[in-house]
Amino acid sequence: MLKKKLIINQKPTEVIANPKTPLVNVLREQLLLTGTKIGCGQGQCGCCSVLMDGKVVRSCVTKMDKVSDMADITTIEGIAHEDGPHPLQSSWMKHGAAQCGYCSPGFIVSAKGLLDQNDNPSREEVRDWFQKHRNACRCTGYKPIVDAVIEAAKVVRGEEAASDLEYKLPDDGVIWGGEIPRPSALAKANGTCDYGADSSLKLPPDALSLALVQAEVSHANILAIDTSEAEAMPGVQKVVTAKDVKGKNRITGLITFPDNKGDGWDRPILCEEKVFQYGDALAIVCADTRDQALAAAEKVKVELEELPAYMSAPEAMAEDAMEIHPGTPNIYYEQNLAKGEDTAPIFDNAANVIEGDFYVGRQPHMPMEPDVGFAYQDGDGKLHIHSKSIGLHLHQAMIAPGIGVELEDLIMVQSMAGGTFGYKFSPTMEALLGVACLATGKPVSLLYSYRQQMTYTGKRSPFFMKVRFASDENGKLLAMESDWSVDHGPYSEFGDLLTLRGAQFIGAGYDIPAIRGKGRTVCTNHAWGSAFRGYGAPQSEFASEVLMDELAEKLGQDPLELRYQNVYRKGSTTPTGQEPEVYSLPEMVDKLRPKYQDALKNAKENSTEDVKRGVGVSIGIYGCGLDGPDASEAWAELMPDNTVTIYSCWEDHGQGADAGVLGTAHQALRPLNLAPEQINLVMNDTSRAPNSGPAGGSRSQVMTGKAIQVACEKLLEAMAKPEGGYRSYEEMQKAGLEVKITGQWTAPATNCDENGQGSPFSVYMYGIFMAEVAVETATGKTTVEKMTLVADVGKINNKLVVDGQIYGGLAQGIGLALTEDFEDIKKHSTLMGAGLPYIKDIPDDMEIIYVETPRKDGPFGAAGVGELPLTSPHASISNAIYNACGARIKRLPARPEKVLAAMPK
Ligand code: MCN
Ligand code: FES
Ligand code: FES
Repeated sequence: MLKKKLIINQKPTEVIANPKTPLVNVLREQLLLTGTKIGCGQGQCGCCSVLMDGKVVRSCVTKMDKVSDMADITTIEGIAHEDGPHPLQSSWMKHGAAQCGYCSPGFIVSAKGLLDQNDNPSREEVRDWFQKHRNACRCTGYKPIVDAVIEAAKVVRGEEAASDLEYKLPDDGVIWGGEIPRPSALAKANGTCDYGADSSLKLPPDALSLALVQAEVSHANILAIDTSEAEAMPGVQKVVTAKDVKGKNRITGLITFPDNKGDGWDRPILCEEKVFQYGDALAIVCADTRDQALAAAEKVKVELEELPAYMSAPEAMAEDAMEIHPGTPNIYYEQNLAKGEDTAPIFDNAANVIEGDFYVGRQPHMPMEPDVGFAYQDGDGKLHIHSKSIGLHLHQAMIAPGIGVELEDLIMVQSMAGGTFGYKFSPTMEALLGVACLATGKPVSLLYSYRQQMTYTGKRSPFFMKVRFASDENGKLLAMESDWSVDHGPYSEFGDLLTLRGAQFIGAGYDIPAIRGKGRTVCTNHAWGSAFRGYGAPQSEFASEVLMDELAEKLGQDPLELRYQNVYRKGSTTPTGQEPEVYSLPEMVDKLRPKYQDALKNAKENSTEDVKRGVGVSIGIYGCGLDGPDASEAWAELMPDNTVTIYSCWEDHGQGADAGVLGTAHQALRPLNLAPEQINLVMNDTSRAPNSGPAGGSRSQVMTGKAIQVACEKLLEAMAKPEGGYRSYEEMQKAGLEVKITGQWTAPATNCDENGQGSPFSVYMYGIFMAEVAVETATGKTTVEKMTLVADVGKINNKLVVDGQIYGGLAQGIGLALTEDFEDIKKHSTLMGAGLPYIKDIPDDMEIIYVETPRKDGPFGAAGVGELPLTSPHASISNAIYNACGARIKRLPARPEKVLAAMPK
């Protein structure tokens, strides 16, 4: 141990610590300064940034013996002024720079370090600073962060008043369509917002820490697990294995598709007979401290018989491949697609036929916050599980039988989440927490390292696709044929649904009268497939959007004009035979055209032998909702102080569920003339709020928004006085009227049939992406210099949120196009290894052009937005690379060596 005097946030503080303990652990665990976050724990994300003697340091890689005596340390808790937030914090709120907010303390402290040295930085200097200090953000696309620093600097210099950073309610009192900061913004910017790891530190002293014993091979039979040595280790209370699990020890995928050859009970909570993928959990060590649990986990002896591992769909589809789940074929679901006339004669006679093979891979989600959760039992014996779940009621039903609890005895609560991007549509550690809590009778917490986050949470499922288009001599599409194989890893949950997405979104956006296709879901031993923003659209649309460019080239037509000719117009139907709910694509192309022509001209003028520039476009479409008659529920209650409380489980990944509820309810309750702070939110706890469905499929603004609208309108109806005006709470009580009202909404949509035909979504989002890239001819390195998105997300609830969603999604599209992958488990298990884009990988120049076509089935005309920006930006980048240098990239990511190899000599 060492003893040090430190000045922490201007206060002399004495600490006694292990010399090898990182500073961040001392700050968080000993001093309970939990504003400083741990992301990667490896010096790669900057979430743990603090100022030490005026310099920005990453406190996760700064060991206590490297901290000098009397070091002057500033954490996020020390940034605010006595009389209120620091301008950086206010500016973060104003610019929507905190979405999930997990990176915000690190960025704000880092930015303070910059402004202390240079209070008038240029945008490029701000970007250089964050690049140098490795401050990473997965939500914002960085642009709002730079905006926030630039405006805060103006206040620091005295050119703007601090009050200029504050939100001002417009004179008409309307917040819908405006830029009110999300309710959680201040807590995120000042570091007081507790995420799962913060709450875990605040559990009672008898709470246990968990550590997993995990497989380090991808496919094996389990011969024996010996826990005796681990059980004898200091602090260990119990080592839980499959035999301790009270329930079925399985997570059910709640299979919905009748033709699925599996039964949906294929995912063990703790493996008993087989290991199906790298990282599978074999045992849980429950100990007094995390270090003790981790040390004991090393001592659990596992005897395995390794089996051949099938690490891709083609490998698992091979004739001689064994069944990964004995009794279920590796191809366990097939999806047909048949629209219109038979395509074979059309292809035989068409003036033009073009075909290609495409692959979009295993994109990792890379939230800044690694997976985390805790569980406890209350006095009534009910089991409470807190996690990053974005499908609370869904997960309750998926895990209760496996753990062995009745549904009503299982309460699921969402902690503030530091980004999920869909990986939390699947339960990750929830069942493990539940099992350990019941086995020990103690509160328990589990915190994944970043390596565990990478290797033992789901990933985007790779699609192997073959697509053909037939067109007439002018380029009018006549028919399409498609074939797609989905590598869904070993666990089937939602794999059939994902495969259906191929039928719905390959060729989406275009009026194609005849289509034939077939897709299949394949069980493999690579990382299990979980939802990832866009969910099948980024794979499907990559194929059709790159093929569209190839067709344009073959025809000698401009790629944008070929799209213009073929996009949905009145009379067109989608690949599933549905009439689109709006026809905004032609108008959107019209909006983009002049910018596109300028971009082409610029690219030409600014290309050299060494650096070639190019422009590419793509169309992006995705449905808002779960397929068919998706439903949601919300409640509205008039409170004794005449404020209104809205209850919903609109889970928050970081996208801004709180802003979504507030804006929607405020608009619906306009006749009451409430101030925003008179609307209270009760969210994301199955014991306190209704089942609003999961926050996936960009469904919440539409579905839960509608349910909120209905609840509020019904409340207004109940409050309305016959003579005009509204009853107060007291008057409602006197009149014996109900003050708590349920609102429900069901989408007017139908499930797709066995041929993939139906009207699965009542509302869609539409986008046209334009990428402007520069490719170095010597290396193949591609830089995206500008991204433009023309977006129709219907009427906008909160512009700050929607802008942020789009910038962040575009940044993930750039990552998907150029760098991100999780194919190589060893190499790709860190943020940098997996190709996370840092600020200098993302252009500061991103432009959004809105076309706000009102949607009949969205609240106040809104569609969704979350997934739109990641539907097909990567296709526009691939098309731009071709336009720049002639390298046609059909397998992502387009790493430099691949681009170089594909460049015509
Ligand atoms: N919104 C709006 N006006 C509209 C549409 C949406 O103001 N016309 C707002 C909503 O109020 C909400 C946000 O935009 O705050 C996204 O709304 P919506 O598209 O309905 O999506 P959900 O709320 O259902 O969120 C889920 C969606 C998905 S599926 C993924 S994955 C995703 C995403 O949102 N993951 C995210 N955005 C993310 N953003 C962050 N920062 N982190 C993630 O993990
Ligand atoms: Fe310290 Fe990532 S750099 S947590
Ligand atoms: Fe930056 Fe979420 S706001 S990681």
